[in-house]
Amino acid sequence: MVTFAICMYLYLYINQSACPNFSTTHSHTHTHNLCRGVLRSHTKMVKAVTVLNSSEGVSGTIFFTQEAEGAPTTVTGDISGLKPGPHGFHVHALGDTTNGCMSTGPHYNPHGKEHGAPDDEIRHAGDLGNVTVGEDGTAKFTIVDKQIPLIGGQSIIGRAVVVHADPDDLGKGGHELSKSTGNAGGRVACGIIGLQG
Ligand SMILES: [Cu+2]
Ligand SMILES: [Zn+2]
Repeated sequence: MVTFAICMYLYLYINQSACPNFSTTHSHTHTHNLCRGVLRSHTKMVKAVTVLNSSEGVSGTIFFTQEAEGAPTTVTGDISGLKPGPHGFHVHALGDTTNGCMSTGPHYNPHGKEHGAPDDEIRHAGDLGNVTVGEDGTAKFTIVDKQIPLIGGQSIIGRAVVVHADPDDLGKGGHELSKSTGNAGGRVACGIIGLQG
């Protein structure tokens, strides 16, 4: 009995000390005795990477980092082999490349909205706009976005990045596809967003 009491005391003490100000900093509904794991998931940076594949000679690597749950995600990329100009750049819903880029599904859209620009209120979460390719056929870019988390229930890990043949009209082109795909043309390269250590 004494041993049990000591164990309980230690357990409560450890939990308390691992979760300072727990009751004031959390408004979630999850079980509180998981607090150490929850705190870790709030504070640990998560990284992911996509290696682009293409049957059309496009290659590239895209890196993602999110510092903590709720923070924006930073996307940095290097792509080569594209024609100069803007190219639609999206997160698509599925990490399925069994039929090449065609099987990655539509734009990632957990909120059931129409297609738009990254800065628009109405947009798919996966709408990252365009990447601009220079005369040498390469693009190097950084995008910071709040709708493509790596942490939490709407994580984009396991989904896909798709690069398109044409510009994304950001929902404003008046084409029948503007409000669904931005009329960005074919899927010239894609890759699965995978967890990185
Ligand atoms: Cu796309
Ligand atoms: Zn979209």
